[in-house]
Amino acid sequence: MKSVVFKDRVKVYVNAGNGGDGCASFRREKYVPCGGPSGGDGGKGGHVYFQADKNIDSLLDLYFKPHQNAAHGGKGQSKDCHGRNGKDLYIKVPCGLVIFHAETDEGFAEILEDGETCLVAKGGCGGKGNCHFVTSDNRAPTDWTPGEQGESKTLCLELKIIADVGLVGFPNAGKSTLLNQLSDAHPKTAPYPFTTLNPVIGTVIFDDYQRLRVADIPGLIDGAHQGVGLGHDFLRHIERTKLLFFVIDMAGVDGRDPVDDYFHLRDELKHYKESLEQRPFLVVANKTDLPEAQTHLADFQKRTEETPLAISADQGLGIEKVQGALYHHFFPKDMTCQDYL
Ligand SMILES: Nc1nc2c(ncn2[C@@H]2O[C@H](COP(=O)(O)OP(=O)(O)OP(=O)(O)O)[C@@H](O)[C@H]2O)c(=O)[nH]1
Ligand SMILES: [Mg+2]
Repeated sequence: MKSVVFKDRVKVYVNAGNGGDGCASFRREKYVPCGGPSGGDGGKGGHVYFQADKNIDSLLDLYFKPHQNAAHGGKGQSKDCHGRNGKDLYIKVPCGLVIFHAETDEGFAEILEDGETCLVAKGGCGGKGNCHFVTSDNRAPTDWTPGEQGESKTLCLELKIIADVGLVGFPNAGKSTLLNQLSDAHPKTAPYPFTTLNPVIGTVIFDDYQRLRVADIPGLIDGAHQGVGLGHDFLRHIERTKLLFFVIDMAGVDGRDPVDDYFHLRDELKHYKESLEQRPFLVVANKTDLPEAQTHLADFQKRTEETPLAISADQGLGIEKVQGALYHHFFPKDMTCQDYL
């Protein structure tokens, strides 16, 4: 059986609670003749809210439980007792959630910040008890109104992870190895392509306790926009980043030309979204511990006119240059990027 460990797109059915019916009853008490109507109102139905929680990073829970129902309101009772209000339902969702109406594909809302809540389905109001219908010529009404129906919606949820930096590269370029070195995350690394199948977020913590979130995503290959490899759909997870790292296997271990890799990566980003291709970026030349990397590096600089940060993620060489460049980009002081090259 295929195990599901990550879900970034789900369809959910949310049902808010119905309002409780109003009640028709009359006060009957010893020594109180003609006590009058005493039917209470129904309680309101519970609302359904989405609430962003930074400790949740996937829509897996909703994938396994797509039907979410808030409680109905209780019926009104005699002796003017109001029905119990239905409890609101708060569904925890990851930050960076985009919500669409399933039928029309129309945008409904976006939830970005931790703790942010969004009302997605309104509970129905409670019905009125018979005490509301007393008039001068009808002192003993038996009328009451039913509770209102709660809203029901079918929504499509799409997660666009919120990170500051996105790692983009061909499979096996060393993206996950770099994230292991930079952050507290421990994505799996292995010498075969497509080791990373789902985005992984790592937090880089600097000496002055500043923090940045770095997203490692699956490898991109030439033709990804036509569905080759894992396609390019997962690029939406770096849409919200402010800086991209093009991680290039400078030793060409898999027999590709690093310059071609670089141009293909840029091309794939452009096919996905023009704005992503124009995002600020840095080129990281990885695997420079291998002898072939030096010749490739010189050729790369000449042909692309880029000055990559030369590192070996596996050996931990040059990691401080990457950290410095990151720090400089996000928390600029009086330094230039060249200081880190
Ligand atoms: N020699 C050398 N090998 C490296 C270096 N960085 C990563 N590797 C190796 O390259 C292989 C692939 O590394 P990963 O970090 O899994 O590559 P990835 O880019 O995350 O690959 P996918 O998840 O498949 O996209 C692993 O066997 C690493 O040990 C490096 O600097 N030097
Ligand atoms: Mg990986």
